Amino acid sequence: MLKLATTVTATALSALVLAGACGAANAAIPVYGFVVKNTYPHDTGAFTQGLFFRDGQLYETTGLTGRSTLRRLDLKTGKVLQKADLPPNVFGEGSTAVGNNILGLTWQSKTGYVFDAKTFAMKGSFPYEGEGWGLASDAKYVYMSDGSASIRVLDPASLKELKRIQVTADGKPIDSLNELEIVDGELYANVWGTDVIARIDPGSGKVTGWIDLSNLLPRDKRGTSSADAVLNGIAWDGKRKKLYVTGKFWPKLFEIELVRFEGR
Ligand SMILES: [Ca+2]
Repeated sequence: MLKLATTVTATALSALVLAGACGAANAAIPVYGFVVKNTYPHDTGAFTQGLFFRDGQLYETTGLTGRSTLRRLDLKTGKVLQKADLPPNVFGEGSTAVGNNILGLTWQSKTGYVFDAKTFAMKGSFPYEGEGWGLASDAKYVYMSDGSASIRVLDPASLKELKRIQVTADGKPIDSLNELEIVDGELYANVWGTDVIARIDPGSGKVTGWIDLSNLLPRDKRGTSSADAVLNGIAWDGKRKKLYVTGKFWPKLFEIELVRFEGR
């Protein structure tokens, strides 16, 4: 079933405006709606924190202390094919694949973990200051969000911080950047607590587009009254050029295509 979001509802983007993030000049930044290409089941017990593809396989990390996991999923059924538990005292966050490894962050434990991508064996850890939120990677760098408007750029071998990207829209910082994904050279970041994904030029940090997903799975269809059940999870299957999104505790995972919203 195709669902075309023909109107950009005020809710999600206005949340950013109300937060003082965008302002009236936001009209200059293109807004994208979406077409749903496919809908798949998603584990409603998964507090989704990271979502990514590696070699055509879908992986997810989940949060909550004592319930945090790394998973490999069957896309079509949502079934968990492989799973590793994070240490019981940490709150899992974002994740990405680098070479033969999978990296996973923790929220406030100042520790990231390195897993073997095939066996899920924990091979090591790496330290960082502050909070860990989202992760993504390309051939050159690992990108890490920490809940602020800064994206840390890490060396993929040493996992040391090289620099920070300040993310702005019309010159104003965009706070609460969370789950990340590199999509054809662009950095996508969903803005925590909203149904909005920012498209970011990783060179300049400038927001080049807003993706409004507020009609994708309205709150009353998320199957839970939890305020935590927010959009979180962006995965790009680079081989098949397909984009997937989901959220914390969401019963569904969507393949979407972006549609430029005319008139903005
Ligand atoms: Ca991702």
